[in-house]
Amino acid sequence: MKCEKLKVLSDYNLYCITAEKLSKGRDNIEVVKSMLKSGVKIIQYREKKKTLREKLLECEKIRQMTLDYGCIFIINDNIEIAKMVFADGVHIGQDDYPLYKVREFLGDEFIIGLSTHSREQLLDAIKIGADYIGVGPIFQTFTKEDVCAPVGLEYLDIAVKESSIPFVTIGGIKEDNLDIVLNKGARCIAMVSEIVGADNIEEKISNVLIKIEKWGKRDVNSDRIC
Ligand code: TZP
Ligand code: MG
Repeated sequence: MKCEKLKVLSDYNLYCITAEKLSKGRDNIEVVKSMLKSGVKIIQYREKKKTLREKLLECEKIRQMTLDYGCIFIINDNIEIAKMVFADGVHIGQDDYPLYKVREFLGDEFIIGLSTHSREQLLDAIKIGADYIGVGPIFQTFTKEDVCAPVGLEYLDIAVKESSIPFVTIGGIKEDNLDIVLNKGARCIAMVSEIVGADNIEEKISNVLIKIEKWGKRDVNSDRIC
C-alpha cells in the first residue's frame, strides 16, 4: 500500500502545495478543488498562520476530497492533525520533531518526507528512515519565510546520483524554468506560488503537466520501483 503511494513520488509528477496567502483571494478548499480537477496526484497542505482548529477543519475536508479523487494527501508540520484525519503522510523539516519520534507516533504505513538542503542531510535522511526527501530550495523563493539560501542545481545533481529514496525538487520552480530541473534528472516537482498564485489554476497545471509528462515519455527508464 505505502509502496504504491511512493511510486507517485518517484515518478514524473507535480507535487502541489497550498499557501492561502498567495492564492489571490481563493481559499485553500477552492484551490485544492482546482488541483484535483486538473489531475494532480499528490497535494501537501501547508498553512503556517491558521489556528490548529482551522487547520484541522480544512484538513478533514481535504482528506475527503483527496480520497474521492485518489490523490495522496500530505500534511506539513502538524503530525497530530495528520493522524486525526488519516492523511497519507507528513512532511517535516530539519528543525521539526526528529523522524524517529514522528515514526513512533504515526506508524510504518504513514509516508514521512523530510526537507534536505545538503548531501550530508540527504544521507542522514536515508539512514534514519525517511520515505522521501525534499531537495531544495533550488532557486530563490519568497514563499517560505525562514528559507535557507538556494542550494542550486549542484545539490540536485547529487540527489539524482545518490538518493536511493524518492525525492521532490522544490524552490522557485516555475513553468518557465521547469525544463532546467527536469533536464538535470528531477522527476517529482513541487510548486507553491506558481500554481496557487496563477490567475487560472487549472490552465497553469495543465501547461505544467504537459511539460513534466513530456520528460516522462522521453525517459525509457521511467518506471522506477520502490
Ligand atoms: N521548502 C523549500 S522551498 C519552499 C518550501 C516549502 C517554498 C517553495 O515555494 P515556491 O513558491 O514554489 O518557490
Ligand atoms: Mg516544518
